[in-house]
Amino acid sequence: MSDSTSRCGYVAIVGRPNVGKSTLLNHILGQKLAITSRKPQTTRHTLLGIKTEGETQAIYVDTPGLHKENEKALNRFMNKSATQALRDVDVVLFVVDRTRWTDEDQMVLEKVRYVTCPVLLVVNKVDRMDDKQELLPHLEWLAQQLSSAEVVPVSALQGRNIEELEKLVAERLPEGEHFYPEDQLTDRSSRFLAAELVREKVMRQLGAEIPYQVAVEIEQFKQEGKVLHIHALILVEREGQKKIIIGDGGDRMKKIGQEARLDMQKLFGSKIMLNLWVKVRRGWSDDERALTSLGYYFDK
Ligand SMILES: Nc1nc2c(ncn2[C@@H]2O[C@H](COP(=O)(O)OP(=O)(O)OP(=O)(O)O)[C@@H](O)[C@H]2O)c(=O)[nH]1
Ligand SMILES: [Mg+2]
Repeated sequence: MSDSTSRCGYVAIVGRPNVGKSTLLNHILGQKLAITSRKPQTTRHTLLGIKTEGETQAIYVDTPGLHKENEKALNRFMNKSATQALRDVDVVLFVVDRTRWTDEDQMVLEKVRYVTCPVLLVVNKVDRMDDKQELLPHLEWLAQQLSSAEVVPVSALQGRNIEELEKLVAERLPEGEHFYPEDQLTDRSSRFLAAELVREKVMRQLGAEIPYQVAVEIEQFKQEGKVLHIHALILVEREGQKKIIIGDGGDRMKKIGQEARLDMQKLFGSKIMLNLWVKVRRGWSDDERALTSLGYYFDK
């Protein structure tokens, strides 16, 4: 915004899994902060991405995709974190995938209907619309579902209409002092971001089920001279999964390590020595105590 009024506020990014919430956050920030993958339920923790431009500070809250399977403690944790993020924010971005509307979108809609702050309904992935004719009637239908919301078609991947979206956000932020220093990008520690990057590579490298039973713990994070030494433990639930992650002759582990290291180098601006191990910790994803020790804190 061109006015000289200081503005600051929280902007929750919510939606079902895989609609492109984290991709959107990364595009807005102009750098990769949140992990993304083709698989649903990639994001497990809320993450702040802070964008300060002149007098405007928008504090985006990326959230886990709201989903229906609720049977494990990890799933309950994810849904709870996403729902809580809707409280006490100043703007909500409700992200959907083109004209696809599922029961989970409906579930998000029911939650978003109750918020009192402005909502922008972000229709993502419009670059992949096969039939562009379908879009307009769908946008109209969406507008009817949430009459108070403005509907904004975008492509988070190609950056289409994102500046427009940011303008709409800025106009809706309350006046006030900035909460964070101008150069702060997130509330999360470098250790956390490092663990997430390793998990992203596991999500991307592996087939259907295993990624959901993987957690990453950073055991060492130490700067020595110009080199950042990071030791990460990849936790799985079963012995067989350990073998799959390691791969033939350690091939897959090597790839995971190489890719994670490159991303870490970019993010931390330092040379990285990355060591990875895989360990079996049975049942961690359905055990609240194990989850807490892995940084999945259940707020009361
Ligand atoms: N074609 C296209 N693909 C996109 C776009 N935005 C995101 N994607 C892809 O959609 C997939 C999911 O993106 P994410 O950003 O991880 O989705 P998410 O909503 O954060 O998913 P969860 O964290 O699981 O809730 C990835 O493969 C992205 O590359 C887009 O605008 N166009
Ligand atoms: Mg995500």
